[in-house]
Amino acid sequence: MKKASFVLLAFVSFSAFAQIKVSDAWVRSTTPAQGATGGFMTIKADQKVKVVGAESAVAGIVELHQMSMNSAGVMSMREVDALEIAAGEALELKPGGYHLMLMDLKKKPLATGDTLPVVLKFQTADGKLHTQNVSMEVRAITAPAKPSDHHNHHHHH
Ligand SMILES: [Cu+2]
Repeated sequence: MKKASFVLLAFVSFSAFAQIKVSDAWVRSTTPAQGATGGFMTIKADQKVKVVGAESAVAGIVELHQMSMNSAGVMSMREVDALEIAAGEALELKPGGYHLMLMDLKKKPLATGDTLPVVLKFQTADGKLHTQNVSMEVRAITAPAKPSDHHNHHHHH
């Protein structure tokens, strides 16, 4: 009966809270003068959930944004209230699409290789709120064509 009781236990935990898996979480590196940056990640959930917000110790404001092309062919972004994730589906936050907008940055600059703590807030179908801590890696969006003279320890991947 060992197997049966294990299955029952797994079922209980499945119904009690969502299993949310965040992978490839990163933010774009910034210059010292820059006060905001974008955050990206892939979020997978085993049941229907909504991302309803996020916060970070290193940013005064974190918003959920959607970037899209308007009818005039211009890229623009707007705040969205929530991002819905269907059961078993992965939602990709990526440049040019959905992203976290981290504003009022407390740490400047955000250098490549740094990690930022972000707390994601989720709501499950039962209306309950859940939080998940995510460690986001700072990455440069474009690698310099030649090594920078000013960054002695710049690391190329
Ligand atoms: Cu944005």
